[in-house]
Amino acid sequence: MPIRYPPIPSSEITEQNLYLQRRKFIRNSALGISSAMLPEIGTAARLHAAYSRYSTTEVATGYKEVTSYNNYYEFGTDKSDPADYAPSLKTRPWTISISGEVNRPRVWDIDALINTFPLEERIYRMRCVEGWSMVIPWLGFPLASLIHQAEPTGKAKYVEFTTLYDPAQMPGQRRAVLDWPYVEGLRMDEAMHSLTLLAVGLYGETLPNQNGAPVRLVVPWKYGFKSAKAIVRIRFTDQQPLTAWARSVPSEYGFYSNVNPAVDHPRWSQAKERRIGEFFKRNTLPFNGYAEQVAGLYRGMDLRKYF
Ligand SMILES: Nc1nc2c(c(=O)[nH]1)N[C@H]1C(S)=C(S)[C@@H](COP(=O)(O)O)O[C@H]1N2
Ligand SMILES: [Mo]
Repeated sequence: MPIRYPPIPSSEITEQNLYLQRRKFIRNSALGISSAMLPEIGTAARLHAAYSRYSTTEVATGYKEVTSYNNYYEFGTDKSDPADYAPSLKTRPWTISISGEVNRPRVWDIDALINTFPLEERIYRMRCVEGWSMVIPWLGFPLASLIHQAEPTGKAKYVEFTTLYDPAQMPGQRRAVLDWPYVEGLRMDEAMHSLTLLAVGLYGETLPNQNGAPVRLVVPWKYGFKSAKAIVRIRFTDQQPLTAWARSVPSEYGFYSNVNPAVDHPRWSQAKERRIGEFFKRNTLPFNGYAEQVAGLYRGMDLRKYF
């Protein structure tokens, strides 16, 4: 089944969507392939209401930039390293274990996962803690769907996400840049929020390895490092997970890491950002522009203390 792009009703075709559509068409014809030949996500029929109310109408960052300017320390610390070295990562077979405080622990095969939960397109703003941002058309499903399926127990207060640990395939893991594997975490209500996605694609296609294939987290109101790539384990706990970044530099990377222009990183301001592809900086918005949807999760919390 070919992937239609953009998979939207014609009534919603805007200039931006036409731009995306044209771009996809051009790229595929340049490569001499049809989308029917693209691997793995043969599930376009299940694409639901794309350009949903969750999507930003801002212009998406170009496919080239989205897939060649990446942070993925398992493959090196240069922005170009993931595009250079991640493509050889073996993403099949791949399993994701669901464990901890759930009534239905299980091991999901990645393709079973992709075929079970309807995929949606969501165009999200993404803000890296380093001060750059992108707009990315993700393809994924709400993490909440998977959580419901797992039936968390009353003790489940947090969710921990672990990236593959395989130094043979991930050269960056042979260096002590972080205490591997990469671990991230969310509070249960953050994990259940309708904006929180498990992404398996972008720009209507299978997720490129450098962007976290076969499955990665996407939490658009938090700094990018919360959105762990190449996930192999999702564990429900009653304790706040010790994340890889908080473990290595606790003074700089808190558990919450909500995008907040009013709280500087200890070594730089977070007030502005450079949208990749643009020249002038933009003001960074509280919760990366998603305050209306998520500020309520943190009502009454001191966001300087819980950074
Ligand atoms: N496993 C893993 N996940 C990761 C990272 C990483 O180094 N390893 N980098 C994070 C950071 S800092 C950012 S900004 C985003 C970048 O995602 P992108 O390359 O798809 O834009 O991935 C996040 N997820
Ligand atoms: Mo980042």
